[in-house]
Amino acid sequence: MIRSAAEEVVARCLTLSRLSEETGRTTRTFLSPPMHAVHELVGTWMREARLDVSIDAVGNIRGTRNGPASARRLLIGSHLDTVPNAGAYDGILGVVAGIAIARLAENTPLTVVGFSEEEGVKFAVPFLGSRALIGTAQPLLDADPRIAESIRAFGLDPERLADARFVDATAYFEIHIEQGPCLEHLNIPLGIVDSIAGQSRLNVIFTGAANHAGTTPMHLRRDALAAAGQWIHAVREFGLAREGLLATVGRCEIEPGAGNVVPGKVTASLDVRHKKDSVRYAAVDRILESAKDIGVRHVVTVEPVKLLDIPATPMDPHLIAMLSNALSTEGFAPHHITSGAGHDAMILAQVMPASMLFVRSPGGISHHPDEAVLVDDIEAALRCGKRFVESF
Ligand code: HGY
Ligand code: MN
Ligand code: MN
Repeated sequence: MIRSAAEEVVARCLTLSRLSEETGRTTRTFLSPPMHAVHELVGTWMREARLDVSIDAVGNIRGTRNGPASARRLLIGSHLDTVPNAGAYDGILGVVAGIAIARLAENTPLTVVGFSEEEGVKFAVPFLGSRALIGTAQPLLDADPRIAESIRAFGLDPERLADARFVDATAYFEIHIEQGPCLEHLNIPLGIVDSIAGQSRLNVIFTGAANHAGTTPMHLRRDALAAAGQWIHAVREFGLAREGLLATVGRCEIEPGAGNVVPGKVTASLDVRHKKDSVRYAAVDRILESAKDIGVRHVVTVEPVKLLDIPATPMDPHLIAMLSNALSTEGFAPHHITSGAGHDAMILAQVMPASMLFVRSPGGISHHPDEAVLVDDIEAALRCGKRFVESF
């Protein structure tokens, strides 16, 4: 039964991966049109698992099985949005596997949630779905009216945001692909997350002066892209030189963006991660100092804009022990692993004990169409997840 459930989980993830806002590749950003079809399918699967389905004001879809009022309620979930040109499993696996576990643990009171926005692709605001669930999303909508517009365009009501708050679960559990090479390197299918690295996300704006590419002498230019390019190289060198630090410039907007115009303005993203917050903060300061120094040399001003600062988040020790017990009982090594990727569990951990179970990523690849899972590993995750859920 669990084997066929595992095969069905993989097939369902692949089905959802075809619901995309782009032809020929998987891209599903916050409340984009294909999320309607995702809600349809996930809602059907939730009802098959005898869960009552609802969709909240930011498009999180929830399947709830009520139990005796006194019952301890578990929240199982992950996210349904994706990065551009994504794989089929980042986030989606945790929702689909959660529904499968709800079917397997058929008498356990629980709620399965599919968050509508974790990646932060559309508005550079990650974790919007889970922040709505814990009741901290309103400032995000106040700061950027486009979010409420997207909610209305999808057919939902941002005025109902407060109703999305749901904190009376006793614990949160998220199954997620590792998105890295560690479990594969150790040749084990599962890992118990002990903590999630903190992350800083910023925009760094380089402002020089646009001018004619054919008439502006090289030594008189204030070339924003030349400055940004030098800084981007420095960011990589900085990260390479520090153990455990991950520093990435993933997006670069160039204005005016014509080949025959000296670039006047560049907005570059900066993503810095480390499992120790003090190291991460010091690294961000140094990286921004280097941007300013490089700016002086190019007569370009540099303005950092903070988008996200989320602290390193330990998972709940009691839940880690329960998960370790479930894996050992099912015959799997209860290997502990730190997550470099951010997850909704970081948000839920602010209001309830949180736990994560990682599944091996063949090839260690993610945020890429080659993202994969092994059915055997999904079967292992369902076995251990069922045992963990029923131990509540
Ligand atoms: O970027 C991350 O850490 C995750 O994939 N949202
Ligand atoms: Mn992701
Ligand atoms: Mn994810």
